[in-house]
Amino acid sequence: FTSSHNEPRFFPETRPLKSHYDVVIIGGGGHGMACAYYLAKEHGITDVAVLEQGYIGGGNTGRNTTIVRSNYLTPEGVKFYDTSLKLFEDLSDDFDLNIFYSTRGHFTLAHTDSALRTMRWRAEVNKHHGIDSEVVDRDFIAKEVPYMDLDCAGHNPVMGALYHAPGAVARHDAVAWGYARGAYNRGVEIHQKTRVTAIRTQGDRVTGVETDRGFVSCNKVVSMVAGSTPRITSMLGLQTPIEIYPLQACVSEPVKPFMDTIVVSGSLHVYVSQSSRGEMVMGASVDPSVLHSTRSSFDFVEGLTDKMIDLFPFMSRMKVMRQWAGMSDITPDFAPIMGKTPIEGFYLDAGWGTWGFKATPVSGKTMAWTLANDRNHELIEPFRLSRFADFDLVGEKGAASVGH
Ligand code: PYC
Repeated sequence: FTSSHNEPRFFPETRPLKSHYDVVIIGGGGHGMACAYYLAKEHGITDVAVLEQGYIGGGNTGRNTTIVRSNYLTPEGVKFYDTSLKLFEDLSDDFDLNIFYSTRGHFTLAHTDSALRTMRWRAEVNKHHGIDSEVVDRDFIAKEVPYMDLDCAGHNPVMGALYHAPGAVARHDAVAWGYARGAYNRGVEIHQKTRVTAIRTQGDRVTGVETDRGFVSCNKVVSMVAGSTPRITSMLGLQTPIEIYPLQACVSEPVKPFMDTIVVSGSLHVYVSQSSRGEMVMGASVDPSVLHSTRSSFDFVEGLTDKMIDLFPFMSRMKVMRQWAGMSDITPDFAPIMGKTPIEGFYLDAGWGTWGFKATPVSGKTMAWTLANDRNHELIEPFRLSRFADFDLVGEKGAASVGH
């Protein structure tokens, strides 16, 4: 395959859909592509079609603020995200493609006694599981982030922070493309602009999917679609407690590199890092009401920049260049829903809320294992759908970067 300039194409033209695949993956974002990659690479399962209604990485993969960290609150979350972070560190070599993985150090600022208490709690859980995470004081923060106003313009002075040295950022598109190319080169088919319209079952077993390009039969279907999860699960009458809230973000015009850390304030509901292109990548908490939409608003930029300028007064002279939104699929305990479902052959990877990007490698790896072995991988067993009926929740809200 060559482009009009006679260079090899990254991805080939779309082929016709086959009538049958062993596995159909719904969703061509980072998670779907990672699952396809590990199915092929680690389990030799290559009769796989990834069906994507838009384009590769065009959903939440291309809309997040690219933060990678493992400083979670629950032991289950810490183990899971630490595995992900370690996989991220090797991805550029694995793909032979630069994902611009950049370890920055991650500060979660505490502006109140109660926030500081949660930071201590997280630091202790983290350390217990071997994660580099500690509570630091104002002097430490002032040395590492000298351009930040720790007094916050007198509104909410910073008292301390949770500091997580391995916290990183990465080029999100490259993660999806790297997984997609690796999967494609091993025989996986990727079908963009292919929308799943129904899922067929016989008894309580999946038999295939209807698409806007025709019917495809298959043995296994996995849904990895983030904000479109309720649309897919409703095709099977499967109930989950997921609700969809928009999460907005924006970038400034590019400026020379000055910020080599990631700064988050859960109390002010803001987070910021500088991308390898020089833009300040910024976001806030989710929108206040349930909405299945990726529209972005002036209210969001106004609220965000108001807080941001308290922390970084010089930013008042910077221009916002682009803004957008993704759709976050949020669960009551802020942990994902992963693994087998009551429908044989149907698997779910959902409920990523505001932290799906950092889970991309570990989700792909553990979901591929789960599909290959038809039982939940041990790292995802705590995230099974039945935990809501069993009252066995994994309360991860305290590890959210921003309030919800
Ligand atoms: O969980 O690190 C995070 C995050 C950053 C932005 C939204 N969520």
